[in-house]
Amino acid sequence: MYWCSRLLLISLLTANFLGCGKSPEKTPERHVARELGGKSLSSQELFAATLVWTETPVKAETYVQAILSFYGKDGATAESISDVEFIPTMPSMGHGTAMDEQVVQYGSSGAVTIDKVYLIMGGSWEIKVKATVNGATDTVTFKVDVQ
Ligand SMILES: [Cu+2]
Repeated sequence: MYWCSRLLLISLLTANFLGCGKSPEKTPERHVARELGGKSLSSQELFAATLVWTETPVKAETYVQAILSFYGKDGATAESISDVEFIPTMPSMGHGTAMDEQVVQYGSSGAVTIDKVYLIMGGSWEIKVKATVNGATDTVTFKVDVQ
């Protein structure tokens, strides 16, 4: 808890300091994934994916589970998926979270379950998912508001 509070304090101080004399934050829009029939396209548009949280709202400081479904760039269910990395980041504060307890389970029909996702605080998060789908490696980004 000490580390967590300290991180928050440092982040707040930094944000205030950097905020001096600058216009309000500009969020780079390139992080927002284009869609393909309700699925988010990866950054180089090599594959698409969806992310469903098993329980909503998504809560901080507790284990949560996410289910990813992968599709080829044609929108068909992915035939092969490997090397999935599930990387939560908090862009507004410049930090991530501990990922060492995450369990990645490869299922059937293009589904991959990520167990024991632990988000250290509430607020706006971006989840960067790196994966190799049908032989193509790329990253797709999702947004989630955590309570
Ligand atoms: Cu934060």
